[in-house]
Amino acid sequence: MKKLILFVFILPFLYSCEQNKSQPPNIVFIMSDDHAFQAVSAYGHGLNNTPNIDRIAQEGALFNKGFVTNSICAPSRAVMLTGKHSFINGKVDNIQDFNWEQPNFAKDLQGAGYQTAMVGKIHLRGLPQGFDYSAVLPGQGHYYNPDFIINGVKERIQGYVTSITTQLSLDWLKNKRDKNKPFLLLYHQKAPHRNWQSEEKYLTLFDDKTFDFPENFFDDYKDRPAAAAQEMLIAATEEQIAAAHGKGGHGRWGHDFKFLIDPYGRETRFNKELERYTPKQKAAWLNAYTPKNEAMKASKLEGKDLALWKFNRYLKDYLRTIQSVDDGVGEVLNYLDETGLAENTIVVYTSDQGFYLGEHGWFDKRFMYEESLRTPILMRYPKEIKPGTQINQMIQNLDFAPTFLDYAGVAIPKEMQGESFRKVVSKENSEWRDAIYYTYYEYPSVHMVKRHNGVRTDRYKLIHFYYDIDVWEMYDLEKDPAEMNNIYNEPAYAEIQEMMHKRYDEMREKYGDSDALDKQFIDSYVNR
Ligand code: SGN
Ligand code: CA
Repeated sequence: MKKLILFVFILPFLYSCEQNKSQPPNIVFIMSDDHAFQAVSAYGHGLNNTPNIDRIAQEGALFNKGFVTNSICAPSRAVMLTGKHSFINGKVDNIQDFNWEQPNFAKDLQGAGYQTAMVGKIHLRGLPQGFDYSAVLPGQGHYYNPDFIINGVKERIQGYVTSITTQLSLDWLKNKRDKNKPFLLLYHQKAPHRNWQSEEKYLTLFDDKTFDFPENFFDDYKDRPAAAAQEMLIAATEEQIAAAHGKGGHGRWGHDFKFLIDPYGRETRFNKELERYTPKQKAAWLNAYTPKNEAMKASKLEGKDLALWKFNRYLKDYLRTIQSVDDGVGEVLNYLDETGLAENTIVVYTSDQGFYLGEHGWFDKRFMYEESLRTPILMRYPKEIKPGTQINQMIQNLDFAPTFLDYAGVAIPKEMQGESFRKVVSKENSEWRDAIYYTYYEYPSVHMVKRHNGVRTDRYKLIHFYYDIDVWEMYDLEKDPAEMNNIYNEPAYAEIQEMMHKRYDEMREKYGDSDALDKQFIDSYVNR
């Protein structure tokens, strides 16, 4: 009898304890699209409240110097998956195809026995490889009643995209995965991407508030010709809007500011966008926006007042969409708590890049200036990360793939260019890189941000704009965090400039970038 008890009850119990101890961690990798760190309340900018996202850092770590390698959507995702710079993984801009055949960390984890899923926005054409389950938006996806491609089959789902992405993720966690295996979930939101259509319950959030301009909203772009040439102004004049290349550039009355008939009496294309809404969704939208839009027209604003109105319309819509993202994070964290999975699950919140919330007068991203180079990173893993940890080392999205493999106990392929930051975040070791490298290629294109690359150290940044321009910029981030004063060629900085050029050359060499590659990507883009 004693033997029977040992075999039937005690041994399996001991075995399952052992299993739990050595079970590799689960990974929930949350990414939103265009979420500026300024709009995560944990970073202390006071614009909005994101209590659920903040919770990840309260119970884990907040990264104060999280950066991307190429501040645009699809390339950023390709870097995140492969752990390689754009010029190595081949996905340098939103336009070229991504080669799914190449290795990625989800494939590595799948090979090591993980259950893997990808839900939401990936923005890379073709069936995602490395995932047992995928439910992705085609391209940019729609805010209302979006299509999803579920394991390769397209289906329209009624509702709001952010909640649907959360529900599909929870459904996979609860009902679809093999619960005997560790899991990797990529839970990737479309919001807060342009054109910032909010969920019904948030259509009037912030209506009672007026946000002030950031200090450098009315930037004159002195000594910064590439910054002057962009087309991503929130408050462009009618002449600037009309002169923009293509129609996607500066903020527009219909698409961005959501007028059905603009203040000059012109019907906009936003009417067409509303056709996707159900009658109930449309009624809620009309109910919320008609009075605001009529009041704005009646006030006949001009100059600075008009700019302030546009800035507020933009920022409020943008922040409204984030509220739904934050709700979803709360639901997923609750699920992990309720099921007891929280302890052995790594949760990361990040964005595919940063975003301008009026700094330099802009929305969008692309530039190597701080607001778009930086991205929020918050991470929780109770087993190794102490609550309230602050990370000040320069981490890049390049590092996610090797870091996850490190935690999972899977060998990091030597071709990966990122580094595992596991020991940095557990404070076991503070040794880390002292410079990061950046590249941007998509030009000429919407928003007209010129091709550039550069290097950033803790204090300085050197940028080279090329192709139809040959301009260097340098910034002293300690003295000039808003990057308004280009100090390139200032005699007082001669030595630092030389040192930064050296770092720049070293970075290009280290990662395998070159003038020949720059030229190759110009040729494949211009002659595509
Ligand atoms: C769309 C947007 C742009 C945005 C790009 C890239 N215009 O073209 O404002 O910069 O996507 O964004 S919109 O008319 O579609 O709103 S990315 O995040 O996918 O790289
Ligand atoms: Ca993006």
